[in-house]
Order: sequence, then structure tokens, then C-alpha cells
Amino acid sequence: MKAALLCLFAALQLSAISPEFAQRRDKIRASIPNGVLVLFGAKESEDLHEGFFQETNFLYLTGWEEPGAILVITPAPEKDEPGYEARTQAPREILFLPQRVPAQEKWTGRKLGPSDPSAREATGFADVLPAEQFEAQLRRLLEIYPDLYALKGDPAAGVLSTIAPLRTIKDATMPIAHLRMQKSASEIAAIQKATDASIDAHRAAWRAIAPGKYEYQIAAVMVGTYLGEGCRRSAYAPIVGSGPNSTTLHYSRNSRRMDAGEVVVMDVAGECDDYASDITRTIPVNGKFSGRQREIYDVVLGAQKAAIAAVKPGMTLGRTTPDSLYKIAYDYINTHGKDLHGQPLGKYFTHGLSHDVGLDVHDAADYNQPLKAGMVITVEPGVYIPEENLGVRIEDVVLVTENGAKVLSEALPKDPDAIEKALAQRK
Ligand SMILES: [Mn+2]
Repeated sequence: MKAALLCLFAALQLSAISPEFAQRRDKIRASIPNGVLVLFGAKESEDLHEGFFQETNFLYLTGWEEPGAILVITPAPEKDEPGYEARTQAPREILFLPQRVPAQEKWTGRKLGPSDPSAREATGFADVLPAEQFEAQLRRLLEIYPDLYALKGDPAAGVLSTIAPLRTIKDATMPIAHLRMQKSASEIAAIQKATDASIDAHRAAWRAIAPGKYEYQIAAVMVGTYLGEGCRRSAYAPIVGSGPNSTTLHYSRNSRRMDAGEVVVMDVAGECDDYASDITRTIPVNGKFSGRQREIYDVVLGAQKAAIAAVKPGMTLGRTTPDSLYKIAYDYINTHGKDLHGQPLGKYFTHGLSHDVGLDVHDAADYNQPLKAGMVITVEPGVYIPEENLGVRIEDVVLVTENGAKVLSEALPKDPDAIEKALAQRK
């Protein structure tokens, strides 16, 4: 049954020739009036820690997963604009591919070259040219279009100021982010696949956890689970923080021995078919929350439930924006429970409530924009009290719908009784 499901999901992964990528390029065209958009794909790296992974904006617009490519897009010409005739004749999009390097291919495999007869069919681009023609083609297009768009901060984009030193380079990050924020059905399916594999990882961790075990042993079980289900890598460095480490937000050494009486925060998820998930649970190492641990846990859970109940189009993620989900969670935490000095707990909620999730775990986003149906965000309040060696974070992946929220990670229990019940079933 499970194998059949995995096959079904694998079939959902889009290849470059899916019309969805061409549709995304059509949409971005409307955001670059008078300009040429240039995006550089990732290059093959000498760093052996990871295999090749495409730059995510490039991947979003092309689906192309081979190194060293360059994407150029021009806007659709509008009648009455200057140079209309020349603009109608310019290509709307070009994919530049590097020439094949047989010596390199011995190491990392056969690539598609620009003169390969199947280049157009395999990429979904009508114009596929050799990368060495990029400069000449760009210069030609810049005679027709005054503006140049690229990703600000991309080191590869530095070459653009050499080719066109007098052009102002406009930042394409936000126009692309506005598209990336709105997930399609196939993107939501990929996030769900990553989420389901990550839920299995958390369940496996719960079975493995016991006083005397080390954090890395739990991390190993979790990573092994989602890699075994077809995820290609972790969506971020796994965080397994017990006792005092539960209060460090991005603790990732995972080197400590866990003891009875402590909680362990597990913020661990996989990336499958290029899409991330992001899930956190906090559980008692010995299977039972202490009274104080449960007190703090219930505050965080109450805040998370209040924020999820309020998710709907129009709400915001900022700390001070109107209709803020963060404020709902913060106010709940600050009015429930106390620290050891009788002070409210708001000051122990030391990070944001939410971020977008997609190709990147902290996905491209414009946090000044209110939520819309089709966005996928986390809801992850936390309370971290170093003085008590007690940190609690609960994080779910949530799809914004027209009517509210669909919690994609709902199948993983978070009610404290349900967690204790699951832990009681360990051998
Ligand atoms: Mn997160």
C-alpha cells in the first residue's frame, strides 16, 4: 500500500516540460515592464557535502535541474510602447546551457548540451542557446529594453554590471516571491509528501527515544526515515535539543545524552521532490510530562491552536501589522502561565510565529502582504525558559484556504495526552 502511494507521489513531480513552468514565466513577464530578467542557475560545486541542487528561483521558473544554465525572459510587447516592432521580434525567453564537458561528466553524469537535438523538447524552451552566446544576446536585448532585472545579492549576477555597467539593475526577488507565495496543486502535493515522510520520522523518533540515548541517535532515526521514503535531503539541519538545549532555537550539534525528567524539542523535516516541510514537536524523554512541563506545554499549545483557528485570507504574519496571527499567539502566551518569578511568559516567546514553506524551508515571501488562499505557512509558537532548562515549541505546516486553515501535518499528535499515550506504547 505504502509503495503504491509513493509511486503515485513520484508521478506528481513536475519535469521541466510541464506547462506549469511556462505558465509561471508568462506570469513573471507581467512584472518586468521595459526590462530583461536574467537568472543564473546554480553551478556544479566543488563542495562535496551535498549533491547538486538548483537555485530555487531558477528552479521555480524552469524546472531545470542541471548546473550552469542561464534564463533570460523579456516582457510581452504592448502596442504604443516605444520600440514595439523590435520588441515583437525579440525572443520572449531563452535558456542558455553550458557545453558538455566529457571529463566532468565522468564524475557527475551525462548532461544535456545546447546543441543536443532534444534540447528544446527536454527543456520546454523554444530557444536553447550555448551559454557562451549569453553576453552577445543580452547586449542585443539591452538595445531594445532599458531595464535589467536580476536577483539582488546573487554573486553570479555581478557579471551583469560588467556587461552593462551603466544600467541600474532592478531586484527581481519580490516579483518572483509574489508568485512563489501562491502554491499550485502540484506544489501543495509535494509539500504534503515531504510532510507525510517527516511525520513518519517524528513517529519513529518517539519509538526510539529513551533516557540515556543521545540526541544524534534520534536525529539519525529521523533523517533515515525520510531519506528512506524518497526525500533527497533534510529541509534544514535537524534540531534535536534536550534539557538545556531545548531552549536554544536552532541548536543542531545534537551531541548530548538525554535524561529522564527532561523534554526534547525535535524540529526536523525532510525535503522531497524539491519541496520542504517543517515540523516541531516537544516530548518528555521518559514518556511523562512533569506538572511544570505540562503547564508550559499547554500554554504553547493553546497559543498555537488560537493562531491556527484565526488563519484565513486577510490575516498577517508581522509582529505589529493589523490582524496579526503573531499577536494572537503572543497575547495568549502572555496571559497564560507565569515564570518562576510570577512574571508573564510573553518575553520567552523569542522568535516569529510563521514563515512561508515551499522550495525553501523559509520560502520566498513578502511579509507585508496579508495571507491569501493557497499560501503554505508554519504556525510555531514557542516558550524558552533557560532558568528552568525548559523549552517548548510546537510547529505545524498549514495551508491557507478560503475558509481558514488546513493543517497538512495534522496526522502527528500534539495533544499532551496523545503524546504520552504514544510514548507508553514503546517497547
Ligand atoms: Mn519553522
